[in-house]
Amino acid sequence: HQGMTSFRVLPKVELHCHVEGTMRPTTVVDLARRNGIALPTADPTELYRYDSLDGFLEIFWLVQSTLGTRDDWARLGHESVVDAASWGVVHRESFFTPARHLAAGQDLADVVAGLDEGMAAAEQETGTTCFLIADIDRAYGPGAGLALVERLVELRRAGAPGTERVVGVGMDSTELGIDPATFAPAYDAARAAGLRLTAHQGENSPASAITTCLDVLGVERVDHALPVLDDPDLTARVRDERIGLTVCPTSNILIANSFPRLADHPLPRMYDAGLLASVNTDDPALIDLGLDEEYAAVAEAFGWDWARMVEVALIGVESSWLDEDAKRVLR
Ligand code: ES4
Ligand code: ZN
Repeated sequence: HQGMTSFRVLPKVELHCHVEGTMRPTTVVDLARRNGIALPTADPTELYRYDSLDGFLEIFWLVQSTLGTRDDWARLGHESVVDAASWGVVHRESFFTPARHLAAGQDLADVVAGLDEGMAAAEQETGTTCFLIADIDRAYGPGAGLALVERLVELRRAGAPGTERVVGVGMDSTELGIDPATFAPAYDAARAAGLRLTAHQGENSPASAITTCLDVLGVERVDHALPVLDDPDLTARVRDERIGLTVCPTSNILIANSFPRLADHPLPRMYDAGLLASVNTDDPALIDLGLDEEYAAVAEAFGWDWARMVEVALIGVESSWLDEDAKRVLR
């Protein structure tokens, strides 16, 4: 039976992971104390409890609010890559979502330089590499999204520390009642600057919103994309254009409550349709699950053997934003 198989030694790429969602509960407690942020409990093991997407997002925002200084971001960056390496992640493309920090007066330059410093040290220690994706929080609106991209582009032009690690732009948070097309100015600015493009869509919105992300935003990947199979034309297009879908099976059960059990997840049907769906954790600390355990859960739920999970891992490599030489090493 595959349930007990450990996937630690299988080299894995993770394309859908929020750096704030990797924060160790002990680190949240420590940073909250240093920065004077009140927590609902001082017991680290009690911290990550939620029973809906809204309840989850409240905790996610609380975790974000503990990040007050450049050194805090550096510590998070370092610990996130060290932990990923311990789960057999050899390369990760990690979102960071600075909207509430920028609104509170932090400088994007400090966020990026801090994350880069911690990640660079962890890369040296572990050999695991990490890219950053600057993530637009939809809840702050299209204007804030464009401002984030413009500031990022300005910092890159100036050669500010760490900006070369930021390879792309994404968008997350609430989907309901928000037309992704309204974020086109931010995506146009990112594309013009040579940044790669992805967007969370279809965590809890219909297939038509995914089509809008392809048509209007020009994304190369879609994060979640759960209802993609509802639309045969969209399915064919995602297959033919080799759009990477970054799927987070356990997150969809625990955070969005989209399915009662992993066995009900559409991942096997995505593969049957020939889609490039990778397996990812979304928020490993918040769901208390490393990517090795996510692979084990998927293998168990669908009865997939080691060879099949190697194919899953290779889909992650193919839909990553590594260059051809780096991909060849991982194939
Ligand atoms: C997230 Cl919108 C959303 N859903 C699930 N996990 C997340 N982590 C950060 N944003
Ligand atoms: Zn996500």
